[in-house]
Amino acid sequence: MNAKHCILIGAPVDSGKRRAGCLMGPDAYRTAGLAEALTDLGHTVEDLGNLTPASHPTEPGDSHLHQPSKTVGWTHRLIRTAEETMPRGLPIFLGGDHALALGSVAGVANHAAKEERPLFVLWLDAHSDFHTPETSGSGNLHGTPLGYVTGRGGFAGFPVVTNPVPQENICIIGLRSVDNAERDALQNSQIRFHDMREIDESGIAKPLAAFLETVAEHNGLLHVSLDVDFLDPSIAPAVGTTVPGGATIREGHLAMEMICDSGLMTSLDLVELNPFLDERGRTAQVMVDLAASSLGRRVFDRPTRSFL
Ligand code: EXY
Ligand code: MN
Ligand code: MN
Ligand code: MN
Repeated sequence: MNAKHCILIGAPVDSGKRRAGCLMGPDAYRTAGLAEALTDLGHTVEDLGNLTPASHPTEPGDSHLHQPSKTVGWTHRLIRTAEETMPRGLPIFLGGDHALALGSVAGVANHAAKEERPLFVLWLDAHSDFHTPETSGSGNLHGTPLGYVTGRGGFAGFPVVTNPVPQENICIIGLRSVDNAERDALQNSQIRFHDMREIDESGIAKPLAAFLETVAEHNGLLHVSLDVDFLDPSIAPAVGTTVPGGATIREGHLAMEMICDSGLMTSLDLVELNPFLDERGRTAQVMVDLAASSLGRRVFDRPTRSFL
């Protein structure tokens, strides 16, 4: 693939849920050799270090949400960082929990609007993360980024989403834990979603290829948001929200290799890694290997035609 300028952005967001530990994620990716892997593939790498949230009010005492003010601070910071980095490279947001995607995706969407190109989002996750603060039973904002970036509303105090991502530009793959309120909203939406039963029955390549074809047809930008819990916990145990029955290592690599072959990916989130729960760094290593696959690592080059 063409050499890219990869910009590593440490986003140690830990405010999106109650169990702590994702703040150690960025340094675990560094320790597992992300920069070296990308450099070996011929890319240039710039590491911005770890961000901090923008200043934000103290947490309200009466909210059912967990640390909403801190997540507001992160969202401001990450929108700005996405807008600043997109024009000069391929930002890789090193989480941090999935609440970071409120900012990464909203910021990337602002850049896409400036370029007058549509933004498409591929969400690889056991969960749909389509709650609003009102529908969230847990009050954990890492379950809300797709609700926020599609402009569902109810995000009082958060930056206004200037460029909501059209529902039809989103594809979720890997679902196996969806709350009732999310399921109803998803079923009434234009979002493409593929649960693990469908992947079991028909494979991951078919729906992914169809989505990538759509992105290419529209000359779109593609943001990929990879949640550790997309993978089966037997290969990726270091996540607070493990759900059995996830993607295998081969399904993960196939997806990332197809993304690479498409040449479409313009930004990437690596989220929900909790190194405190890891076993000798193996989950961090799997995530680094998957990121490397999305950016060109493979045994043999294959001629590319369509994406299948
Ligand atoms: N749907 C559940 C909730 O809203 O609490 C679980 C959300 C987990 C979100 C993880 C990161 O993907
Ligand atoms: Mn917390
Ligand atoms: Mn998620
Ligand atoms: Mn998840």
